[in-house]
Amino acid sequence: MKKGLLVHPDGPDHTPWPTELAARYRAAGHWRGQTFGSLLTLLATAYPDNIAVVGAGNRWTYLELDERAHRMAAGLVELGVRPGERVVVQLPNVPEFLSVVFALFRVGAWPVFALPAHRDTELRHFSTQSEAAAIITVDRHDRHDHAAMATSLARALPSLRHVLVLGDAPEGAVALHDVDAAPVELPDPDPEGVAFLQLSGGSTGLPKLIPRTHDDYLYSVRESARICALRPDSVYLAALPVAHNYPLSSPGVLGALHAGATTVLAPSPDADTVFELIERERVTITGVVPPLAAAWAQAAARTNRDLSSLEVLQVGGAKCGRELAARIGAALDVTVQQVFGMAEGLVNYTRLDDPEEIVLGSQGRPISADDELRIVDPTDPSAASTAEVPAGSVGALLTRGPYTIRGYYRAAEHNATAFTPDGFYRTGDLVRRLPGGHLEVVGRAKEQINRGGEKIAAEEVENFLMAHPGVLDAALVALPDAYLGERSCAYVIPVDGVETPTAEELRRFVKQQGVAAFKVPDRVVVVDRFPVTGVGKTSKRELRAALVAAHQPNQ
Ligand code: AMP
Ligand code: DBH
Repeated sequence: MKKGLLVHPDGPDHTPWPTELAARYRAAGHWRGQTFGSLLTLLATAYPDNIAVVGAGNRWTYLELDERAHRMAAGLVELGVRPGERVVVQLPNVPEFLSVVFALFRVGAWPVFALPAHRDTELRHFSTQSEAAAIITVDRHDRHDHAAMATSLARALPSLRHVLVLGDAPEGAVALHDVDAAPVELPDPDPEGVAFLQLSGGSTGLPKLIPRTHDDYLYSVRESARICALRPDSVYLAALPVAHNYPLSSPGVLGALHAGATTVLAPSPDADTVFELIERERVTITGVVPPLAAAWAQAAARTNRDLSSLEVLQVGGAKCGRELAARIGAALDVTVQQVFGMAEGLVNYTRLDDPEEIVLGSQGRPISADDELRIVDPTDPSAASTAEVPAGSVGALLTRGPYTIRGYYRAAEHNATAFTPDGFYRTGDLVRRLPGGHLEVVGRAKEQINRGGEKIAAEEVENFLMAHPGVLDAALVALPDAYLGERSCAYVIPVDGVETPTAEELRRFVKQQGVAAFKVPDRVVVVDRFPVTGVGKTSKRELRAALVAAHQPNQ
């Protein structure tokens, strides 16, 4: 069977880089032909007795992690999991997250990185879209029965052959600890092939799946570890959910592993939990989203924990303004690093030796000299335009490079607008380039609400609202918020002649559709019409303006 003929009707699984660019990335040493599985083998040889991961009452050395990943890979093969198959992974911050994903890397099966907050609707979407063969989850987490959610999904989706559960496995599931067999020799997957599917926060509808290759992702991880000065004696604390691209790779857990360092997995990001771990494990670096930075800055003022080991605090995922960046640096007596990244690829960091003005006033500069950035007129309707705005002006950011995807997984139609014809990813972010090449993020062109780093696709939530029989139309917009940066506000037009649903009822209705709690609108406002643009489209700009006006004092 010819490989090239197996294109899914929705589009290819992976859009490779053009031949000349791929050759350039190899020649530059960005792509080194290494896989994640073979990397772990090397690390276990180089740092056998270093502690790789601490969490959930365990401390595993590199050797132990390597052995567990080998045994689980053999167990997965015995179960019948095959190279190229997709496996949805929904695990909290526990060491097994690492043994599971490295086992899958070794098998050549592709993890699909769900977050613990995802519920039925999202899991069903990822499983269906990827035609997943298995789902690996935990019995319970945060008062939610993940095992029941996964087994009921598997009953509904014939492609889902296996449900593997960390902890108590219910009827219809296999205990993850039983996925264990004597290690077997497995062929190393293609380093330029897909390693896993990451999720986009989604700017239209449900999250898109992002195919990342071993070569491209390892490049970003290796460079991130270097930029963040990780050493074998560094201790990285993952406070955010590890499956997210930021704590996974910027430099995150994978960057820490790459450096032979230790990762500490925090079960929750609250200051009490995290400060205790920082003191106990002598944590040197961690990463947060802005609302968490604000909470930690406050808590630091009254803690009696010894936080003196902490050298670097990263802030990213959403815009961290100048005041917050200054406040958190002073409160924790650390070097602040701004991180502006995306699961699609491009990651920007302020460098650890950047002047204070840059650290406070920018969101960093790209990892690589081969990251190509174009800042273009955001109002230009010709999708093909990549003409730059004058230097220093605000424009929409387009990017391509050695670790930025050229297309989403099986999404040919969406790819046609999400990428320019010459392969630039339209980030949807509005930025300004500062003279030294650093970027200042000034807003967003895409329909996405950034709720303290948790991305909400407006269209997805609007569809949930419109499923209600009393709702004629819905528009979700961002409500500026001092704590989270943005909260969501749903404007709703009721159907004539039926009883108008209350705000509370609509919030409950969205929640009952089985979606992550952060997507439930923070506010619901019932109106009889939406403002419209010249061509009659709902004007979100005007809706936003109305919200802002309503929140001004004296109006
Ligand atoms: P995603 O594509 O879902 O991975 O989300 C990435 C998006 O998060 C970016 O395109 C930005 O909109 C936003 N983002 C991430 N980091 C920052 C940051 N430091 N400042 C402002 N926005 C950010
Ligand atoms: O928000 C993000 O997606 C993000 C933020 C910082 C990211 O993917 C990253 C760093 O790698």
